[in-house]
Amino acid sequence: GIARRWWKEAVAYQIYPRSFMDSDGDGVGDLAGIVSKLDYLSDLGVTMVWLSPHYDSPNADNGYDIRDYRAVMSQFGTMDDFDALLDGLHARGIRLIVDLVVNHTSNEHAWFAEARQGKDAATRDYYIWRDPAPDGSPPNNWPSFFSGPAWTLDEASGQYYLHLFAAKQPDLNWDNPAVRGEVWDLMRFWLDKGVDGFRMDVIPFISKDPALPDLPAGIKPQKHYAEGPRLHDYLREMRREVLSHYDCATVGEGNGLDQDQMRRVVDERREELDMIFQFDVVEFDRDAAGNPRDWTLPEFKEIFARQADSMDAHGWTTVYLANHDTTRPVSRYGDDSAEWRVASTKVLNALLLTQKGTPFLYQGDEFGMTNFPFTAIGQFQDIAVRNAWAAAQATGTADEATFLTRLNRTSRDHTRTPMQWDASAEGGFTSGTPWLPVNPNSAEINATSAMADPNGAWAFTRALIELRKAQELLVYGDYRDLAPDHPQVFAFAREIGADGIAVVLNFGASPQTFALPDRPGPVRELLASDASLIGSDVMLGGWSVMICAWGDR
Ligand code: ISL
Repeated sequence: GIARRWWKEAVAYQIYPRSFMDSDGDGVGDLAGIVSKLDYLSDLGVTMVWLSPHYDSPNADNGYDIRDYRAVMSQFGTMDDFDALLDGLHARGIRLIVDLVVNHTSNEHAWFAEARQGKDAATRDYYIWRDPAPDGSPPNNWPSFFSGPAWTLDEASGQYYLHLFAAKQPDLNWDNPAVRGEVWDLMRFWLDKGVDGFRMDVIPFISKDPALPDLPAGIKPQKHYAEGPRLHDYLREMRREVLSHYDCATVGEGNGLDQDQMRRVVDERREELDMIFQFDVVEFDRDAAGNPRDWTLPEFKEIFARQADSMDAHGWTTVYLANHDTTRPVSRYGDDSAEWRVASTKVLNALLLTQKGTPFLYQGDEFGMTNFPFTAIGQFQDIAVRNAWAAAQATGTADEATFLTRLNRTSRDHTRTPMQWDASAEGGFTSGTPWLPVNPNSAEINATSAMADPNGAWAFTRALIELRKAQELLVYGDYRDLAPDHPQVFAFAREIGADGIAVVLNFGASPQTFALPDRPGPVRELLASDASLIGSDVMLGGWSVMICAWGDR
């Protein structure tokens, strides 16, 4: 059987601190703002929070470029605020995992400032330096995820340094044991404070093939960078040196890993990581160039079946529909029209909270926040967009209308706009000017009005969370797709022996009838929205949910 663990039973909620709640009117969310919303989280019922980076940073990539791993970003507050947040969460029975961004640092980190002093600098080998190619160009053809080459020339020494992301995010050299020792130390610093684990940013990229071989044509860069030769050694060393000494949970970003590679990372017998964020769900609806493409429900179902299948008796994973790098689920997989927004939010949250794997809900998705209607390139803050736009302009291929159309369906800024708390100015997020505009629909779509509706998405999401915590079948039950080919109904069972729960979701506006496959005995309703049970027939309204059970559990 599957070993019981608190992190398998957790319901996680991701907070992007910059956009959650601003307590001091500077337009940027902060830790005191989160503290003021702890009762909100506790009401919702989540049991774990993943906090995106809260560390000192010049914010080239909103904190994913860390200048000091042991300090709190001044815009977010102080270490006292962090301690208050941690205590407040723990007092409510909510665990806290923090972001670990150690593939790269900020170029303003003291290690890099020192490394730049010259080839003999004490921390020179903390980073990855190479001489230029004979013609002066970069050492290889690797592209950065944020446009341009993954190499920047350091004029003073005449060498290039590697950065898979922005030039302000130089990659650490994990082959240097001193670097690993530094990382183990900073992890212990936060674990000793009492945090309950880490979400690990682009962890599959930490080990580079020392030959730094060129990216072959037709291969996605993330595939080429992932699972370098010593990845598993380093993760095992991390477990041995640090993680095994604490009761903590780890979740690695799985970017670039295929199913087999992911299994290796989370197979508990290998003693590496506990969970992983698989990327299929946020990649399957994009074409090779990253543009949105049409997709079918059976393709979507296949992803969840595969994810569930990746969890044999020795491995675990996560389920998510959004994070701070994606668009809004209701605008992407649901229907964000006035007619169906609430109903399709319920369907998506029912999917998320009844799947196999630890669910991660992203802030605002509990009541169905939507994509932002961007009308100009200047509205985007994301470095990925700004760099891509600058690169397009430099090569004369910039076409604002085409860019906008694509970004309105793909930009990472859709989930980064401020939380919509109430109908007041700026959605109640700040008394000042928000760092990124609040969605113009905030007077209508906000937490306060959602919570006031007993039939709304917020109350339904809370009921789903309660159900997940009450039903061990929803955590540990086997997963079986009941109708993999159905074009509009997503129906699956979670089973242990003769006991089971069926989840039947209508992913469309037209009503449906779905016959549950034969069950041993009567079926009883657990939770539903606009759906009813007649014997073992499920009558489904548009975008509706039926969760029902059989057996003794
Ligand atoms: O969002 C993406 C493309 O625009 C992804 O490729 C993303 O860059 C990738 O998943 C890595 O994401 C993580 O590391 C980045 C940071 O910008 C993201 O916010 C973070 O989640 C660099 O630290």
